Amino acid sequence: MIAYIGLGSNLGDRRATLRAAVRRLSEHGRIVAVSSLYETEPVGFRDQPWFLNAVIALETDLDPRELLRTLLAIERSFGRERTFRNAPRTLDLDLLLYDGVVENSVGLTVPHPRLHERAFVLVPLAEIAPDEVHPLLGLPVRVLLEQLGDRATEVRRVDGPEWVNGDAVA
Ligand code: PH2
Ligand code: MG
Ligand code: MG
Repeated sequence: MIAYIGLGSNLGDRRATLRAAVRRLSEHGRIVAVSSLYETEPVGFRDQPWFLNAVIALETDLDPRELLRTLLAIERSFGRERTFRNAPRTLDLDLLLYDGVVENSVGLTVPHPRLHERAFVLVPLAEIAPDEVHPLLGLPVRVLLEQLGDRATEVRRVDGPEWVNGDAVA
């Protein structure tokens, strides 16, 4: 199964954290694609440092719930503290898409409910999976990105996919 995972960090050594997180993710499957690295304007709670964001595709045997549990455990191991919603974080790992799975239950919502509203997700996701169809909206990622139009917040590409150092990539 292919899962698309969004990575974000806006505290500490953001790039080193994201790189180490990708290495950890590679222990749970095979990383089949990595987006460029983007520096992005904070969305939601605005008064916080800019983020680094990226998206990876992970081929994994874990089911969505097991994968989510793994993502939360990796976040915690990087010192993520949950204080308030959209608070600054050392590491955020979001399950964006998992094949065509649609699930909305306690603790697990796929596709990610805000994925289609966020340039910091759609820009890197469209880079590695432009034709992937959102199973609820029935539209490919490339079209979701186009639909953002001038609601898109700022994202700046700061490095190509080699930001992971090749360590973990299949
Ligand atoms: N994550 C949020 C809220 N706002 N803004 C940017 N630019 N990048 C993020 O990863 C991000 C955010 C909640 O997880
Ligand atoms: Mg998030
Ligand atoms: Mg999250």
